[in-house]
Amino acid sequence: MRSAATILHLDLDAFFAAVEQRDKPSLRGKPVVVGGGGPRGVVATASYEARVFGVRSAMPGTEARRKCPHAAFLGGRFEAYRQSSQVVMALLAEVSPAVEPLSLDEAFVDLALSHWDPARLAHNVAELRAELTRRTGGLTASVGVGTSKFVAKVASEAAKPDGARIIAPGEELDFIVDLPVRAIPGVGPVTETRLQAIGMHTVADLRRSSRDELVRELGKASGEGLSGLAFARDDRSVQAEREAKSISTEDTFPTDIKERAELEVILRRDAAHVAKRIRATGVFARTVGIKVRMGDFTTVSKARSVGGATDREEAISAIAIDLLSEVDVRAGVRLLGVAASNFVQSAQEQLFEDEAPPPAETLTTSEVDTSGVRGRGWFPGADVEHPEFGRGWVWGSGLGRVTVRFETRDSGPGPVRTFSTEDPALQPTQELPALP
Ligand code: TTP
Ligand code: MG
Repeated sequence: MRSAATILHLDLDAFFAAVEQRDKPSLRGKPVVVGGGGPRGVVATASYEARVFGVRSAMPGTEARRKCPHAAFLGGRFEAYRQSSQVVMALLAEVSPAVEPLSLDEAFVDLALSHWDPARLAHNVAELRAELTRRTGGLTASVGVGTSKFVAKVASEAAKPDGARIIAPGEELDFIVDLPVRAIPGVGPVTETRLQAIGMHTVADLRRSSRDELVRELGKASGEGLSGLAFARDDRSVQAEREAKSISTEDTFPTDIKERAELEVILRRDAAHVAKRIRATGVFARTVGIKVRMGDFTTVSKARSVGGATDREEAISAIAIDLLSEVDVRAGVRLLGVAASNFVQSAQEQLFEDEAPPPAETLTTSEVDTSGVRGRGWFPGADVEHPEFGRGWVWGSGLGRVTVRFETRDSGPGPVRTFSTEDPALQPTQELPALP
């Protein structure tokens, strides 16, 4: 057990929705729901203004519309979320070399390795949150600090939204006593049901039971783990990510490409780019993959093991082109990318035939972006550009028309105009303005 509160947990508030409100001034202070478009889509997240009406993550979009019909329902803009996430993770890396990202909007930081003065912890946390808001152009984060990952995470949850909570050593037991068992790391729906069946609903209930009883009910590892966590005993360390998991490059095209030969030229160029970056990192990839997004936003990802390990452009492009041959491109490709992953430190491994992974094994995953897409580039929330009116976003579309609100992060609420979807002056755009 740590004797000092040195684990920090940070989680952005209503992340996707907050990015949308930042980039669309007319939606600030209003209910915003991201995701949940299409007949079977589910909500990715909702702004706190929409949560008041009961809208939650993972709720079917149809239910969210019933609960909050006046909310803005938007498709996701993942590049924008990734851009902000990178800014946040880079900021955390300035605090400590040990940062463990859990998702795009959440990370643990080991403060024992930071230059922060423990006597000024509250001040430093406040500074960190303010700096995050500055660098992201207006996002907010909640922060928890404690002697363990468990306590820090519960503390940031308790601080939400836009708050901070520091649990001093010795305060942990009181702080977690009323938590439902589900809030304990490792307790999923199955364990929760089992615990409830024996009358254990909160951390306090767990503390009253014996460790043997929990072991009998859940098995040795879970039972002992849980009995420790009930007393805030959690010595998990922050696992800093030291290496990239994959190196990739991808392009979105101004118009969909149907010619296979043209796509192959692009794959070769991408493979050269990826190979160069692999060599710069000094590793070798065992897996090569491609990502193909069609004009209707259907996305196919395919990956294959190299049958050894490589950093060579020819090997990567050969596999990428072969993988593309399995994809029907006649409907037109909107985005194409190449990725290398599964890195090892030496290419020698390919000498040991018996250790090589089975060759020519192809993994295919298909996903359909259901986030309210109604045709190329015109989903609600999508970025567009017009030579006369500037940048804006799709408010809605249908019957051959698209309605756009022209505003940006720095413009203040802007005017609305309607166009024909065939209007050549109106163009979807992927380019993101740099953050401040
Ligand atoms: P969360 O941190 O769980 O949620 P949040 O940031 O929207 O809201 P808060 O932290 O203030 O409670 O998830 C981060 C992002 O991940 C969220 O903005 C959208 C995405 N997400 C999904 O796409 N599907 C989901 O089921 C969940 C929970 C999140
Ligand atoms: Mg969050």
